[in-house]
Amino acid sequence: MKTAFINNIPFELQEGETILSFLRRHKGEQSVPTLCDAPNLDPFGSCRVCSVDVAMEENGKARTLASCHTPIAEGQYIYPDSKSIQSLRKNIIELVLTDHPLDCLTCEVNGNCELQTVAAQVGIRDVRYPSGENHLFREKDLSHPYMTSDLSKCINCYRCVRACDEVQGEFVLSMSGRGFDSHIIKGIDQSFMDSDCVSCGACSQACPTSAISDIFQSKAIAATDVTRTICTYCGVGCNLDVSTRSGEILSIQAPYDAEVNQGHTCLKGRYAFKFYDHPERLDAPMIKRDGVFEKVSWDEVYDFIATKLQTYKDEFGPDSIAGISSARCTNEENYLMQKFIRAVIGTNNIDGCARVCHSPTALGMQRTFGTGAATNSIDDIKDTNCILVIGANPTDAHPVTGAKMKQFAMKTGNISIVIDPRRTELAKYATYHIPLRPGTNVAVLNMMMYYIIEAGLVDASFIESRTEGFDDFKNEILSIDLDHIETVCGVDRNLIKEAAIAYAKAPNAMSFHGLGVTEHSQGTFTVMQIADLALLTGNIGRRGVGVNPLRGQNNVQGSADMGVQPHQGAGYLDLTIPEVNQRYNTFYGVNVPSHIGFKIPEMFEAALDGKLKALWVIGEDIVQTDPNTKKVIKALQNTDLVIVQELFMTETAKYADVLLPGASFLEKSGTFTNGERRVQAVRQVVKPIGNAKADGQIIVDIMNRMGYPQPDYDPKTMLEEISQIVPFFAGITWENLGKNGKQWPVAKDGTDTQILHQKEFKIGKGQFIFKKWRETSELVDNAKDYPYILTTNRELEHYNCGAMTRRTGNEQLLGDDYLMIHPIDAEKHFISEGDYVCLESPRGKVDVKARITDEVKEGVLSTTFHFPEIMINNITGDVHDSEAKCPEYKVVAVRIRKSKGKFKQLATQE
Ligand SMILES: Nc1nc2c(c(=O)[nH]1)N[C@H]1C(S)=C(S)[C@@H](COP(=O)(O)OP(=O)(O)OC[C@H]3O[C@@H](n4cnc5c(=O)[nH]c(N)nc54)[C@H](O)[C@@H]3O)O[C@H]1N2
Ligand SMILES: Nc1nc2c(c(=O)[nH]1)N[C@H]1C(S)=C(S)[C@@H](COP(=O)(O)OP(=O)(O)OC[C@H]3O[C@@H](n4cnc5c(=O)[nH]c(N)nc54)[C@H](O)[C@@H]3O)O[C@H]1N2
Ligand SMILES: [Mo]
Repeated sequence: MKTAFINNIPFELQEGETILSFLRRHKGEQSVPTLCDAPNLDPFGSCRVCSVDVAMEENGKARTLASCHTPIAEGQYIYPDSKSIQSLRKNIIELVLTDHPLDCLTCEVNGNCELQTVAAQVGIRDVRYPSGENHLFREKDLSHPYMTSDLSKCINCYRCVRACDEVQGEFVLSMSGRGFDSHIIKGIDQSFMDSDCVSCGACSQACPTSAISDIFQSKAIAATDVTRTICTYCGVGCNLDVSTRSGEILSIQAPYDAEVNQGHTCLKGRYAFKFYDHPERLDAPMIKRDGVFEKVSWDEVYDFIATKLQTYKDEFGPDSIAGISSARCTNEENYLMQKFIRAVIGTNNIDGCARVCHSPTALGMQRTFGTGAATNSIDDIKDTNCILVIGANPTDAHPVTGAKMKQFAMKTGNISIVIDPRRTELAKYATYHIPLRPGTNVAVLNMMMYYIIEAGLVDASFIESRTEGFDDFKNEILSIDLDHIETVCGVDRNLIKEAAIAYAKAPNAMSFHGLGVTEHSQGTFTVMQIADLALLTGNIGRRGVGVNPLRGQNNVQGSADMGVQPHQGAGYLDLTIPEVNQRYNTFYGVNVPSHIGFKIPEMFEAALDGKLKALWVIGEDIVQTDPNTKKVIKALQNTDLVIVQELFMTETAKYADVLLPGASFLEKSGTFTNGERRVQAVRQVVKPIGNAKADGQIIVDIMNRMGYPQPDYDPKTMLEEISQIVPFFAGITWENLGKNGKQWPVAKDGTDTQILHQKEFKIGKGQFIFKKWRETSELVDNAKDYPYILTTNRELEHYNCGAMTRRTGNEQLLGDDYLMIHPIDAEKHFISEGDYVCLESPRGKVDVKARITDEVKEGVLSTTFHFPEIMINNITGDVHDSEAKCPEYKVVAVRIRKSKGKFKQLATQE
């Protein structure tokens, strides 16, 4: 054991420790005062408050060193609070205070200002030097809905600048001026709103004095409780610390000890929570009578629903009823919903938003590997030499992961490859950006594999020992027509070749993919090719490699794991196999049907055919977000009973016959599973608003009404039930999830799994399956009359249908969907920046504001779908992935013209 001494007493030291971490580990977090140090930033050594005396022998001649950035060495004698150190610290703090407003006692961060704490720690009661007045009258920046700056309080510690650089990779903040005049600036001395700030709040969390703070932070001082929970937005699964007092949420910060987000989160996680007590929250059950919603009691609504569902079940059979469960809800709630549909109603008509999202990922990876989930963890980015990002825009859609990738691309000198028709933020920093025509992923990936095979860069021993089907696959790949591919995808073959070779040569290469892969007619095939690319190069089964879908919703992984899909029950067991079916029957104590149920688009077809009598939709705005809005509306109008369980009166809720007010993630407990299979505890922070109830409790109540005994909703007992039927949940209990959760599969003894397929695949050998590129029928049928290709992307500020983010300050940051259009296309149609453009497809038309940019290529347009006033899905179509039935949102044939203003949209007309 190596040791060093603190005040002449020996203590064990660890490899790579600084003197500061050594002291804090042995003497407690408060043992050394610091100002410029922060848990998630690199040591900086500028304030010198952490200085200690260091000698090489007992009571020997000492040097004064900043402990935060000095490594500890064996045999050193550390004197952390010698007399001279005490007076040094006092002097430093006095000087800092001289340059700081002296209203500390009335300052709004009183009690939560680190400077004040440190001043007290070093024993300062008053300041001897007069203040340098010129620093104390800096203008406040109140431009931003969440963040403010009052730089008169700044102590030049650089923590905000470093947080912006090191944590977010945005480089918005910097220090300007010299000496007494040095001060922090944003961008080129702009306000928060005018600068490139992405509002992540890393700077405000880092600031020790509230020189930069957020509007909620100061209130948090009054907090009496802090609850750790998981973010409700994307599949990154950030841990959040929520401060409350008397049932009111005051502020959200990111905990430093969170393995997923290490003290960081994005503007949605940190700031976009005020939807929870928004006046428009649904707070009572309602039944529509004569076209008007009337508030009713829970008893009345339960009787109404139970009676109706029983009647349809008896008269038209269980298959006349279907459920759509929510990837925004907990695992336990999703488990209950599929159990209700299967065991109480007696049908497999259960599906969820994965259908319109990553269903091709689940299917494609099941076909090639046997397991339809990310093979590795986001943390593996630290150990990879190459990232391939295909059809994903993580700096907007998965911001904490996106920031890590951006840092990787900008700082490490490693290879990054982005395959995306748009020049995304990440593409700007990537080593290779392949701007393919939307819909040609299969062509590009085949070409990549061609060049890898041609260059002899395949991993022969991996192929030999762990895969099947390579010989046929190779022959097919080597016979592809390179000229044809180059023409259809519109990218120089040499660029594709270089990127392919870089991926193959990297000792460890990781791929990440998103909807630019899945939301296509060949979505599943593309996923299979990404998996084959990893097999071909042996990039499976260790750290820093693998195939990693960036799953979308906070709990979309979990909802599928829990059986929210019509062909597999809880735990992905194929319920058409008699033994499996029997297992479910025994477990649920009733007979579950063994025929596959409806996928979401099939539910709509059945509704239009008059076969679907009742549809229960939880937390999904299908009118706004499913393709071909008019068709969805017709399907809902043709269904006798539409039950919508929601937080808000969404576009879908307007078509409901019954509305049930669910509780938001802040109002209930349970678990969410993030995109790296990590099951994490969601802990109730406040009581449900009004008469709202946890979605799980609503389902339980109806189960009981319909004669199926199910105990009240409680995550602990639910997990006990789930762990008995879902094999990879075997060792998960509410208690053992701890702070950072567990990555499934979790063995009975609680051991979890960071890396899948280390020794073998679930299906034995990895499968090589060749697929040829095919033009989508959307373009074959329509390109002549509708010559532009419209694709969709996402904006950082808004989340999917926007029901939540549009009801927060994010609305002030971005208030509209807009259309990206290339300058040449804009000119052809006399369109200027900000003009409305009419987009017309064979399904209908919408008007969207133009943003002229060369981030898209000529002929390609891109927009978002966050605002019901635009309703972009009025024009998306019925083409689906051939295998998983995921809609082809990413290729829509349109024609364009300048329009006079906003066209009155269909859904808002009715
Ligand atoms: N801020 C924010 N975050 C979100 C969401 C949100 O709405 N807002 N939604 C969440 C959800 S549900 C999901 S699923 C994820 C989605 O996150 P992503 O998967 O990143 O989704 P998108 O931005 O829709 O599409 C990704 C990229 O695909 C590109 N693309 C389009 N067509 C093609 C193509 O043919 N080939 C290739 N290679 N690329 C193409 C688009 O230009 C876009 O940059 O985000 C989640 N996070
Ligand atoms: N054109 C186009 N359309 C798309 C896409 C695209 O790329 N292009 N992407 C598709 C994708 S990937 C997805 S995932 C879908 C997403 O589409 P949706 O699933 O419709 O989108 P969200 O905004 O996540 O909607 C969830 C709803 O759940 C509610 N909610 C949130 N938390 C809770 C809760 O705890 N309980 C209850 N009961 N309700 C809750 C919210 O109020 C919100 O109305 O959109 C799809 N639509
Ligand atoms: Mo999604």
